[in-house]
Amino acid sequence: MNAVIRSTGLWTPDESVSNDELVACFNAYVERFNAENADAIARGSVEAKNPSSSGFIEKASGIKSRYTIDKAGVLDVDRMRPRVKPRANDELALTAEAGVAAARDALERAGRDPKDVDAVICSGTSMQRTYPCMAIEMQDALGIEGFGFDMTVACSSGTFGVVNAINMIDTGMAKSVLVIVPEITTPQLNFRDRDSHFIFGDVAVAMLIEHEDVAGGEGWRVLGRNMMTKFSNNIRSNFGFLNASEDPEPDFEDRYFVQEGRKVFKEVCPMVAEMILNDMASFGLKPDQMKRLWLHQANINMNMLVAKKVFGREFEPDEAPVILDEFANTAGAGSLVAFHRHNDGFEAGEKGLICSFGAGYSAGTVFVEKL
Ligand code: CO8
Repeated sequence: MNAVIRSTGLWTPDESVSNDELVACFNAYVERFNAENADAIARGSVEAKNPSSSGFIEKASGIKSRYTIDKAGVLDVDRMRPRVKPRANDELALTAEAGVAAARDALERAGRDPKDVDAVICSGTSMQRTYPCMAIEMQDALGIEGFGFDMTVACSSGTFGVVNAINMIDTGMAKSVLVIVPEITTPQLNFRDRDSHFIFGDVAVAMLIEHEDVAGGEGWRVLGRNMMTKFSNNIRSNFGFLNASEDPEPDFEDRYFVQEGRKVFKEVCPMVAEMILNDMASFGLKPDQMKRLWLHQANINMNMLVAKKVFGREFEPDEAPVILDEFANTAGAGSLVAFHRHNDGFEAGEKGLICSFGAGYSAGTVFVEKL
């Protein structure tokens, strides 16, 4: 293949929330709910709510903290959701602003000018505006010519965006494509739901994919890529433009992120391990050639299981790096953020795999070799 991952860039909000801070707010909410509903709870007509715990969160998920666009709103027990200031028509959307910052970082690291880029793919799950198009907003803000488009495949948004960029380069349609994944996930999270209040964080990541002819021998050659999907609504959000006309108007609870976490865990891990091993075989690669796996970042125990199945042995932490402690789950951005943070120490010719998995279900693989 002739596509090269030339550089990556990252944006994070200034503020982060620790498990202890999040749990203190959640438990204050629970205490108040139980006190306000004491009679109904005693009668059995309302179920008492249970407290959350930092210990559970870290053990079950690997998450210690998460970035958020508005810590005060998340930790205000009367609100428990970040404040998002509406943007005027002539202002950049928040998601575009975050994506542009990550894109500028990627361009700067590669020493590239926006004029060098032919196309922008914006791929993610949390666009502030659905149209005209987040990618075109960012293309305009960055001063890139060519074209842009948005796409989403939930957890696999990042890798599917990268695969589309690789394909555009492989077919000669473009020489340089910027994939931008702005994931402002905390406004979609139900901070009053004990099962999921700790899961997500906000971030934006960008990846510059170039044709080898313009990459100047720098970066990571793409050795092979694949995408797979299999329908499941075990992870879903029923939010959408038709909601406003539905009768009765749906409860907002239904529009937040919802999952059957246990089922997801059980169904996705074997599916993705099998896909990785099959893909490796079809690209003529072997597990012992993989120096590092940059896996989707939803849950540390999922990553341990998938990596162990792929390597076929116990492995060192730097062979499958985890960023959940700092970032939590960042939806479609996770595996690209893991790659951005942990791609050091590679000699030319050493190989690795970027792999997303989750909602859809979906999984995407991108095998790379250091130039
Ligand atoms: N505090 C304390 N205890 C708790 C809490 C809590 N917060 N929550 C649950 N418990 C208790 C339960 O009550 C249960 O107690 P008991 O055994 O007495 O019944 C016990 O802990 C175990 O509960 P679970 O079985 O639910 O816990 P698990 O060990 O299975 O862990 C996880 C829960 C962490 C959710 C785990 O199942 C998991 O990670 N599953 C996979 C999740 C996953 O991969 N999801 C994909 C996410 S989707 C995505 O990446 C992108 C989506 C699209 C973007 C959306 C943007 C917002």
